[in-house]
Parts: sequence; structure tokens; C-alpha cells
Amino acid sequence: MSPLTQDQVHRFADDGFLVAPGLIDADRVEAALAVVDGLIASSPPPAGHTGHHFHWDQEAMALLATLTETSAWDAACQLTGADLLAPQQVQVALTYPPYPHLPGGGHLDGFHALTEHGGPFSFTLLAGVILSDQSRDNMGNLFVWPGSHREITAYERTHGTGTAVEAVIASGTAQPAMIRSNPVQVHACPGNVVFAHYLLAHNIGGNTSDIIRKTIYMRLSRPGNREHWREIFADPWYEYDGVRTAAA
Ligand SMILES: O=C(O)CCC(=O)C(=O)O
Ligand SMILES: [Fe+2]
Repeated sequence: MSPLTQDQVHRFADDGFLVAPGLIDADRVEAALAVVDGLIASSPPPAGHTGHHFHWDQEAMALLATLTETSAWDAACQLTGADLLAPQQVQVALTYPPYPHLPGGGHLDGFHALTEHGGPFSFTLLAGVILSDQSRDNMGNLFVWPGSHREITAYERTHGTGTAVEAVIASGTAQPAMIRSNPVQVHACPGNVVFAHYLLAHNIGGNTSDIIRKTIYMRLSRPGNREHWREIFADPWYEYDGVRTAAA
């Protein structure tokens, strides 16, 4: 099954991210919200906390199922490949208002230090299931730097193998200094899925609305990702069969 249109696949390729509606049934969204609201009630941040607050929950099947048991999984496989590995971990990303905040730059996940296999922590595709209204700016929306995945791979091509990783690690903040594009806030509604390339610079946004921002993130990998992270810097579509086919 290929739920994404060719236009959506092309937009993902150009921007490095895509907001996809209509992939997750309302009952799955409701079940996930019940889990998240349970976490908010049972393990809240300290009283008066504002800003982001994350839960890393290994066991929440209702959260994983929003992706793995719906057309969102077919869409993720459509972009990458049918052998995409099922996620084991969910990040529950909450932003408590009022939090007036503008990120100074974008980061890449896992670039604070190299791992024992010599590369950064890497994965293929970030999938975020939106659980609160984020249809306007400053509702805790994810900030993204459109096209930054292309800027990073262009830097690597110009300066040589390994230079992009070195530059981002050297920043000490996981922020790729070579990025010149301006950020946008991702607008999305409950049940929408935001897909983002592993090399897309992004960051946590502010929340001046009157509701807690609720998104669940899953980081998805194809088999061999840990061994092939170098190839991904040379070709961002190395693990994206669907994007390569759509471009052909
Ligand atoms: O809070 C968000 O939406 C983004 C979180 C993030 O970028 C991260 O945890 O690496
Ligand atoms: Fe991140």
C-alpha cells in the first residue's frame, strides 16, 4: 500500500520533512492520548514547570500502535523500504505553557558525541504523531530548517568524507553551522504525522497557547543503518528507496 501521493514524496525530498494527514484513525489517536494524559497525571514535572518535558516509555503499545498498526507505517515504508524495523521506543514530547521561546538554531539528533561504532547515533526516519492542536505558530510546534538535509550533504561533498559529522560534533551543541536556510514552525493537527529525514535540522519550539503541546516521536531505522551512516552523508536517499524511485 502506498498512501502518500507522488507530490507528497517529492515535497519530503525537497524539504526533508512532510506533514501527512489522514493516516491514523481517530480511535488510535484517542487511545494514545489516554496514555499520554495518564503520564501527565501520574508523573508530572515539578509544580510550575514550563517548557519541554519528555517521557521515554518503552512499554506503551498504544503509542507505538499509532504508527505500526496504521497507514502511517505504510507511508514510512513507502518513503524508505518494506524492511523498516518496528520501533521499540517512544518519546513523549510535551511542552508546558507559557513558554515564549525561539530556538537559536537547529540540531541533529545524536550529534553531541560519537558512539562506540565511530559515528553519531543514527537512524533513518523520524516519525512524530501529533496529539495536540499545533495548527498555528507558538503552540509548541517543532521548528524545522527546510532543505537543511541537502545543505549538510552538500557540505560533505564539497569538503570531503566525514567533514559534516566532524563540524556538527565540533559545535558541541549538535548544531550544523553550515545551514543557511531559515526555520519554519511545523503546523499540524491531532492525528497528523510529521515525517522528517534524520539529517533535517530541527528544534523544540515555544508554547504561548493555553494547552500542553503533545507529540509522540519514534525514530525508525532500516537494517544496516548503524553500519551505513557514512553513506547517508554522501547520499541522503541511500536508505530511501521510495524517494529514489519517485525521483527517477
Ligand atoms: O520537542 C520537539 O518537538 C523536538 C524534540 C527534539 O528535537 C529531540 O528530542 O531531539
Ligand atoms: Fe531532536
